Amino acid sequence: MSREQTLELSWIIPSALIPIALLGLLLYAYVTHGIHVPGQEGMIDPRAISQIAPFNAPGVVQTGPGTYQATIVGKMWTFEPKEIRVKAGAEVTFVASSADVIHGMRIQGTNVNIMLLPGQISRKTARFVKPGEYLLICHEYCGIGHHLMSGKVIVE
Ligand SMILES: [Cu+2]
Repeated sequence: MSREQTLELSWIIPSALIPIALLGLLLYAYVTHGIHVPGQEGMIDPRAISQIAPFNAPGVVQTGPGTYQATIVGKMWTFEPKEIRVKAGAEVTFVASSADVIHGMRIQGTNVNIMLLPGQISRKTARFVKPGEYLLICHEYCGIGHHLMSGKVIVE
């Protein structure tokens, strides 16, 4: 084998192995962690969101000792509700969606950073240990009132 062929092979082999390795990682994530694209079970009709549970009653409900579910609807240009109140130490599962366009939801100081897509239910759980106010903002440009779209999580 000539020097040129060896050099060429040293580029061709990795460029074939990299996609195979990435596919392997995707399969690994699917099999061991159950990570996959959203399924039909997380879909709703965004035009009927105000009639579909739990979005027909946005707000916080206690689901167990120290656990809560916060249902949030993002719409131009507000969150419903704008204020969520929980006790310190609470584990809150946010169940959110959008009534119109694509919004984002980021809660300062937590790992909550999700997209609110019309027709899709997003879920994320966070624990609030320290009392205080946590700013909740839309992080996806959603129109002229985007900069006004905020809320807060109050931990008592
Ligand atoms: Cu926005």
